[in-house]
Amino acid sequence: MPAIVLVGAQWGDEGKGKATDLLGSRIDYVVKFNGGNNAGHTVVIDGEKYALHLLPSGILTPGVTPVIANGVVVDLGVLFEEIDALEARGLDTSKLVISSNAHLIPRYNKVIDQVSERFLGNRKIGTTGRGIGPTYADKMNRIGIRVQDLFDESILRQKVEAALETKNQLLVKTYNRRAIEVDEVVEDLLQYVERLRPMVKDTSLLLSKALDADEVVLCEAGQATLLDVDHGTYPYVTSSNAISAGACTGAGIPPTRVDRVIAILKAFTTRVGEGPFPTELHDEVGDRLREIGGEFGTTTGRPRRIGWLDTVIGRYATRVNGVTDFVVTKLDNLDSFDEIPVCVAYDIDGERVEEMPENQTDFHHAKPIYEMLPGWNADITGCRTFEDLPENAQRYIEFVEKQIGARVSVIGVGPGRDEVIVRH
Ligand code: 2SA
Ligand code: GDP
Ligand code: MG
Repeated sequence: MPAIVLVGAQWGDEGKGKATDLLGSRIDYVVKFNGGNNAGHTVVIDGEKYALHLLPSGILTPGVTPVIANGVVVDLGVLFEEIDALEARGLDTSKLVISSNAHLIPRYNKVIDQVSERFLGNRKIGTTGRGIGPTYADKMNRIGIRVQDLFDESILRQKVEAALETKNQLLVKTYNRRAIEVDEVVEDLLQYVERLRPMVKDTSLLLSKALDADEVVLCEAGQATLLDVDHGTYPYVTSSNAISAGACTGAGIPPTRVDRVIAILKAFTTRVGEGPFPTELHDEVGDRLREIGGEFGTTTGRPRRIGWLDTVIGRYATRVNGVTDFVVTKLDNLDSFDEIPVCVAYDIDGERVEEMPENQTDFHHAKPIYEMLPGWNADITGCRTFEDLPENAQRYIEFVEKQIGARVSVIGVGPGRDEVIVRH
């Protein structure tokens, strides 16, 4: 069986968690391949709300094997906190598998993430402060600590010592903080080793065998296309590859085995953290949409920045991810608007531009060119087929499909598991 990759089309929080949960009954493995506990998925099942940060959303579906693959950065404290919280609510987490090549987030990287943001002042990125960026930097710099290092204390100690040579320079000389001792880091990491041991596997091999055995593997991206370190709005991005290709390096699945790429597109746009956002609303309409949508960070509680749907971004997501089909979420949040602006192109210094600009300055200058679509002024949460939707809501979806150049196969009309329209 081929693998499916699920990505966010915008700046995150499109409802990837719910989409994964929806596909759950037909899936054998749900794989998280990038990011760490900077992610935040909210899934509502039978009126119960589950907020996940590090664990893949597949953990909520009985029968699914959740996998934390090599491309993820793992905060062990958060991992066991989330496992314990789910177990306390009666969920079985015993199938969770973790790659021995995944990198760990040592406590010093959380400190460095938070302090460096403070040092950047108004040039800050607006990170989640979870140590994600510094941990990926260590990985590339070859001073990272991996899951497998935990199982040999002398190797762990050597690696921590080597990392601290660099880290302590930064902490003491640049940030005026105290130096961190090798012992405290080693002790901190080792407290979880026995609980972790049975979960650790070669996840690339595991997934390859699963695919050979015709099982269905769903790779779920954290963050989203425009937060991708290569293809997003750099430097206002996260530090991993959040586009579909990230599943190949982040989970060890070759591109030839991926056959479907599903992108999740929210019916409007949100962003957390700093960086350009052409359709951003700074008025009471934006505040109203934030309230209707409950747009506050799952991880940090930060109010999300809000704007109208931007189909230049949607088109770009189709292209860089190779999207086969879209899930449009939160269409119901637009129920009460008389008119709905949709951005179809940008005005950049007097020129009409229809493709995502490659140059950062151009994107900063981009002003949205809107087409106004009529609203539907009706509650659509009860709709279960495309034909149930008011005509203007159907037109909205068809307009979006035309602009982004891909089919919308699922439409979200409410947060609940069953509040969806699946088109055949
Ligand atoms: P980081 O911490 O290094 O990954 O931050 C870098 C940028 O990536 C953005 N980012 C996110 N954007 C939206 N949602 C995210 N997850 C949480 C959620 C966010 C929250 O799902 O609600 O709770 O605040 C997420 N994670 C990272 C971040 O805002 C920076 O712009
Ligand atoms: P993720 O990071 O992409 O998984 O998204 P988040 O969980 O951070 O944010 C999406 C929010 O939208 C969650 O609170 C979901 O319960 C909610 N949600 C998802 N789909 C829909 C939908 O179709 N309608 C409504 N009203 N809410 C939805
Ligand atoms: Mg989220």
